[in-house]
Amino acid sequence: QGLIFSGIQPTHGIHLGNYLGALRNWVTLQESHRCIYCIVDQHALTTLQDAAQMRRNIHEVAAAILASGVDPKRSALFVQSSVAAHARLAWVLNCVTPMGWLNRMTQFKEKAGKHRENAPVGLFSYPVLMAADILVYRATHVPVGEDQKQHLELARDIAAIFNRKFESEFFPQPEPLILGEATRVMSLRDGTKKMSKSDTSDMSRINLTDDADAIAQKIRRAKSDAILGISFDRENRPEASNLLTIYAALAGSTRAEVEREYAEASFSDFKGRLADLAVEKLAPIAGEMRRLLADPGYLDSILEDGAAQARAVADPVLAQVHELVGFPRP
Ligand code: AQP
Repeated sequence: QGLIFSGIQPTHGIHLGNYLGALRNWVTLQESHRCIYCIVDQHALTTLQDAAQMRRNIHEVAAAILASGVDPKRSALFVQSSVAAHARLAWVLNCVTPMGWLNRMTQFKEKAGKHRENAPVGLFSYPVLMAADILVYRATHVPVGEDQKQHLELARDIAAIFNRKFESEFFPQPEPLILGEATRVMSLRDGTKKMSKSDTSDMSRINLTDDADAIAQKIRRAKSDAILGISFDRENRPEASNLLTIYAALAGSTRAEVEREYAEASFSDFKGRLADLAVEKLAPIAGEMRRLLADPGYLDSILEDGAAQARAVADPVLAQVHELVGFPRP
């Protein structure tokens, strides 16, 4: 039946893209699978180096995950740095991964920018730690948005090279699960750019903490085009396509159904309906997040309990890796 692993960074401003591309699928998958969900603070440290902000973000992301419907009684939810096996396995994997593989990662190129010499080593080796996150549970399936597909392919290659070098079939090949209609939610200001936490414009994204007024305002002001009727055409109508996709994902319907319904609608009518739908679906999450954030002790207890469950799976796997490479058992 397999084991699901997925992670999310505690970088500020968890948004609709994270919700539709990841969190919502996390909730569905716990119905059918054993799931391990991780707040990856060690990844976030590659770009966020402010202790107070990191602590706040960990709570915010934990609250968002729980408010979205992840049930800590069914799924383990914890913080990456609390389970040492991730970093310990990452070192072993760093030693078998060729640099050339990492040189091809487009996210590093985007995030490092022009001054690559100044980028932290951790940003470069980020995909190796991500492979360790998955493989330390010998996870078989990894729900992600489309932007993480390349990293997941690398994790498969790393599993294979480890198995080859140490003559084992130890690690399974993790499969990406790219689910739902909205696998790549785009910016509300530019339909060709991914909705992202690091976009400087707050109007480009719907944050899960936004209240009803903010959600409605951002949708009403979202970029649109002058063509009558709403249709899906990523090339020529990126903004219409994005809003249509968001609508379908939130309504639990397909793009084709939404296209049929709004084939003759004006943008302003469509945006009004989308705003109502988004408020109906998202405002309760913001409300529940506020309630959870008022009780940080409760959040910490969930995360500690999740870490204990995660260690119980990861530590024996790390012990076997130590055995395979010739280290003393941890
Ligand atoms: N726009 C998106 N559409 C669909 N899925 C998305 N994800 C992120 N953005 C979108 C998915 O959310 C999960 C958690 O991702 P992460 O914590 O690694 O965040 P990220 O990809 O770093 O998010 P951002 O907003 O893109 O951050 P920055 O701006 O720092 O790069 C993953 O499953 C991801 O696919």
